[in-house]
Amino acid sequence: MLWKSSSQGDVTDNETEAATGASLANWKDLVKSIASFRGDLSTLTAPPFILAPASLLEYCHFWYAGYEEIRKPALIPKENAEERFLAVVHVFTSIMKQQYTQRNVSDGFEKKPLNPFLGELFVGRVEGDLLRAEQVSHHPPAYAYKIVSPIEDGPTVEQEGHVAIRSRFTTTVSVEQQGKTVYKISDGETYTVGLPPLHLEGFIYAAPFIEVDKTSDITSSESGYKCVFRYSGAGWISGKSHTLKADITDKNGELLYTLSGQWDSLVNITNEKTGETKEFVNHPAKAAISTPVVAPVSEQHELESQRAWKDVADAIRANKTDLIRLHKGNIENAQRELRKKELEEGTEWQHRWFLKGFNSNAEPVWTFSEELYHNDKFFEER
Ligand code: HC3
Repeated sequence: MLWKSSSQGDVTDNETEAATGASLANWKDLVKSIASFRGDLSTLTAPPFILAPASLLEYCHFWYAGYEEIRKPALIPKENAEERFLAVVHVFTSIMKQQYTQRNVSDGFEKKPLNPFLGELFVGRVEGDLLRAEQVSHHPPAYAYKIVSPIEDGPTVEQEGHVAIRSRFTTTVSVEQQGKTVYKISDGETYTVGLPPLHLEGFIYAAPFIEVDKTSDITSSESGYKCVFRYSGAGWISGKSHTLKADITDKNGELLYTLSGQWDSLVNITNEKTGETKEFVNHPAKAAISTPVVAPVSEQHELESQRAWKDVADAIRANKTDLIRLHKGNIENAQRELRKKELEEGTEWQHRWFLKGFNSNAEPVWTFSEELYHNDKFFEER
């Protein structure tokens, strides 16, 4: 049987099996069970062929823009607020490709990462920069992270954020992202970066990939520069996947620059005063991103992602359904017991490094505490 995919041409049974490890019949069963499922998809038990052998907490490293890129805004003198702002917009336009497409480069389609448990930790170094993350909520799944990038004889860049996701089935898998990232240069401003909603395109054709929807923005704390991104995909205005348009305005709302292109390949910038257009971001087709260096699993804390999920991840790689169920079940049961105990004792899980607060919309926000981290003896050497 042949299924027609909107972006990737005809999909045959053999191709589906090669790409996903599942037959079309398996895939159709999956689509059927998801379509009839009401509620957050993170609570759904997914079949092995759609599971990624990694916890979603590990995906926090997709926020790392690269050693030079993350530092570029801070190397521009702080007096040049406009140029700094453009460099910050560049950082976050550049990382969209890795945030939303990088995982399907090798096996061709987006898989469901493991749902991190409350209190799960991730510590790694990417190109020497320290990345620390913690799962701060289980329902809805939410993680918080911080990346520190020092510059010798210069300011330090700190990038800190949290992401809560709610996924449900509408006409496909739809994901709301709540949270923000704050990019801070120690000698100057902070920049707040919002998160767009997204959906899985090609899901019913056994070839799911992420398409970003609606809008998101970047605002500067003092100079008043703002960038509003508008996203669309194939079949909408542009007819092309991963389309991005953006307006960059100053504190008076005057339009200074516009961006347009595809966020996974080429984005151009136009100076609205001079009319000059040039390349802003141009991703090579197979851009490699740095993966974090973590402690050997045997030396990791029992709450660290790779240690905690090792047996499950090994079973997914080996495609051993029974073992996946067994090991995943062990983790989930232990978590259930913990929650039950907390309820009986009237206690709550204490976050390890992040302090919980609320924003003006009464939504939870998490702030990293360097003090808590530095007093955490287990992680002293990291
Ligand atoms: C779409 C996604 C959930 C959201 C994941 C996000 C966007 C979360 C924030 C991270 O910073 C980046 C990121 C990467 C991967 C995204 C996931 C990939 C697949 C998953 C779907 C909800 C999976 C649905 C599978 C199903 C239908 C079996 O439950």
